[in-house]
Amino acid sequence: MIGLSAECQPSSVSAARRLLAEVSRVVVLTGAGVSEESGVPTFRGPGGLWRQFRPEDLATPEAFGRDPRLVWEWYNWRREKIAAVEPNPAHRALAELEARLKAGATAPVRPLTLVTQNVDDLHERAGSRAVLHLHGEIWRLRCTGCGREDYDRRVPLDPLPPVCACGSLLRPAVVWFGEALAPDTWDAAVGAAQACELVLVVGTSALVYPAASLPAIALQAGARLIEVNRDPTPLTPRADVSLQGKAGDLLPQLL
Ligand code: BJW
Ligand code: ZN
Repeated sequence: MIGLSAECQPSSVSAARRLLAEVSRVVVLTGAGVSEESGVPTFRGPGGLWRQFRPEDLATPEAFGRDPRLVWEWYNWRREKIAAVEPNPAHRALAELEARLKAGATAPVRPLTLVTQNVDDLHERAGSRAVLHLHGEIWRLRCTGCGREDYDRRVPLDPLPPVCACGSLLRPAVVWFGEALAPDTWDAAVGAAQACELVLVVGTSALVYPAASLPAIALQAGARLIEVNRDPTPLTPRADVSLQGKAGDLLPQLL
């Protein structure tokens, strides 16, 4: 691994640039840290949502069963925050990387798959096209009765909790603790991780599974690993290059 200290950063950035220049199939795994500079709160660490709220009160199916209105108030508040912010240079750099790899692609394979744990749409708004949302999307609502799913960007949603035409409660189409990830999305992410030459992990604490196992799946299949994070994570010792700092500063330097 290439070092972490501040004085190593310039050479680490060039090492990461060299690695990126050598590959044509990349998986990017992002977490809440990539949207932090846009003003979307992260979950863990200083200022994180889990410092202010208990996940078991807001992000489990049991919490929704007990108090759907409370859970919806929290998601309504987060929808308002996400609607009010813009993609930052980190989102834009990743969209540019996808476009650049696509332009240079010689084989009929997808050169970059962006796998995000985020429920916001900032990657898409920055121009990323191949985005897999492992933990769902905040703008999608799913009926707890008939299973119908709809895209709804109204902010705020009123009245709360919202109800489907069939009479059952609607819920946010996100993945709560104890729930399985959508099998098609997960299978596509695993397939991309097994086929890539490089995995770039940005702004995730790498603590939540199964998402946190994707870099290990890629490494097992022979990929290199670049990590970009403000702080060290459990993945840091396994990275070929670890860049410590803000994603919005570092990712544009990688291009
Ligand atoms: C920057 C930066 C800047 C900041 N620049 N960097 C033990 C107990 C209980 C459960 C489990 C357990 N062991 C395993 C489990 C399972 C559980 C889990 O992993 N728990 C662990 C936390 C212990 N996993 C699950 O339950 C999953 N489902 C499952 O396992 O199903 C099994 C099953 C199979 C078959 C049938 C049925 C079940 C589901 C996990 C769902 C996670 N959901 C959430 C919330 C919902 C979505 C939403 O509303 O947004 O997803 S939790 C929350 O964590 C959210 C995130 O996507 C996820 C990951 O967080 P992330 O993105 O890493 O954010 P942070 O805040 O943790 O980190 C931010 C990072 O950025 C930090 O490192 C900073 O340093 C960095 N940073 N600013 C660069 N500017
Ligand atoms: Zn319904």
